[in-house]
Amino acid sequence: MAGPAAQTSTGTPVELRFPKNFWWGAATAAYQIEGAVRAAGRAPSIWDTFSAAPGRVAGGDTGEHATDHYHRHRHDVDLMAELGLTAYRFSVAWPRVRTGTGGVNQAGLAFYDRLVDDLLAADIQPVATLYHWDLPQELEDAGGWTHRDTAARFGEYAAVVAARLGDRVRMWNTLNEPWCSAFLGYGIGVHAPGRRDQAAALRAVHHLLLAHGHGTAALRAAGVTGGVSLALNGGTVRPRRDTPADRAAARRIDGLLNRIFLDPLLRGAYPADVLADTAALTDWSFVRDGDLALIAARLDALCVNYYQPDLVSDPGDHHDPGTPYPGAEGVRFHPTPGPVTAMGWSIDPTGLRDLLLRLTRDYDVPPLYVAENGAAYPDEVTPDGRVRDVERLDYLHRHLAAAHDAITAGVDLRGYFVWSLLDNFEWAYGYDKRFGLIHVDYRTQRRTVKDSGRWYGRAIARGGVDRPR
Ligand code: IFM
Repeated sequence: MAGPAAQTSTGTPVELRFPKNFWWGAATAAYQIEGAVRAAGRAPSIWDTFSAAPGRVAGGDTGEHATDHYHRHRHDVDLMAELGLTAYRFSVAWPRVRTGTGGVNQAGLAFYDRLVDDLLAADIQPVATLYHWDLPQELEDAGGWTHRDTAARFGEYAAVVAARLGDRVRMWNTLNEPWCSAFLGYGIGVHAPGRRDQAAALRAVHHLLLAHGHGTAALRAAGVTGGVSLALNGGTVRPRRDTPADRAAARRIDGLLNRIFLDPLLRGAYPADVLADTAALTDWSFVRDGDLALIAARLDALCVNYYQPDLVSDPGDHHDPGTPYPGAEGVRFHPTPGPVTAMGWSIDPTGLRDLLLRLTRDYDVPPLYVAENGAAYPDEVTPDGRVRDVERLDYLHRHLAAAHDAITAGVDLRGYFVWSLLDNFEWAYGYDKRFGLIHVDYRTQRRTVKDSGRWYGRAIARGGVDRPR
């Protein structure tokens, strides 16, 4: 890292310069952008089923058409190149690869083959996530993530994708945010498959981690050239007041958000306090001999997705039966002071810096990547064809500066991916929430690079950003 006002390749001085070879990326996920849900033999996923059910997704929206990326991916790669991205994180849709009867659909895989080749031709590193929430419906019908066999099926799927793309994908994420899959999907049912059973959510946690273990083994057995990782929701959990009750609330939420995944992955054991906190729901007897050794296989990198910190208290008189954190019904969540995004999420870049520092301090971590960071705002294209998304630009600027602070403090951060490349299907919120660097008119599928996208492109060209004022 150079000091203040280092000279960039473009000749403009930059105050906060990122390391050479830093990955400047953007991220997406299959169901959120691809559309074409019946193309080339794609089988139904739990999100097709969930979004088709009345009342599950705002506005009755579904991913049926989404941003039609499946048909427009060449144009989208051109836009990535125009921004100057050096890496792109996408997900492979398991239901495009697995036929509804358990076979392999080579025609579905061919789409990702073309995408990866197009990315490489544009000098953009392909980063592939194998599971970003679109479980084949047929596997959910057999028990989904509460069923141990699903983890083994995931390992087989990873082997199939690795055989086809393993020579060209530069980094693999087995899973994206297993916290959401387990707790939102099986615990409180606001995500597919819409089950409401906290004990089932804890089984799902373990089977998702087991899937990561099988997937990692399969990728390595296939000799993939890219590193193996997974992307976790990265949370910085803070007590609202410095009292024993609030500190206990923060410990409990940190356990169920972070350590329930980090400890088995990086230390080979579930945390004792999490097992105790959830003892009324499960005895964890679904954890079998050998599982934790598989789960704790060496990672080449760790990816974290960060949006906002959690500020928690335990007021003693609170009971939230709808909390996604099993056994933490007494904990109350508070916004941090200041503005929020269109999701109602607090804006606090120090949470990102502290997360990266904490991971580095508390665990023997491999190189880190911020695999998602971004903000939703109600953007509009003005008559002159621009999207003046100053709030998103400011959000990204401040979070990049916080990431730089972490690097300066010794964190081995190798890349940063904006969520998201394109406006897209924001799960239970439908198309209402726009996160993209590129605006999508869902009626015409016209793409418009937002001001934040142009700013990000300049940051990439400069290799850094100035200190936000
Ligand atoms: O859109 C999601 C993404 O799929 C996973 N991480 C959070 C994003 C914003 O909610």
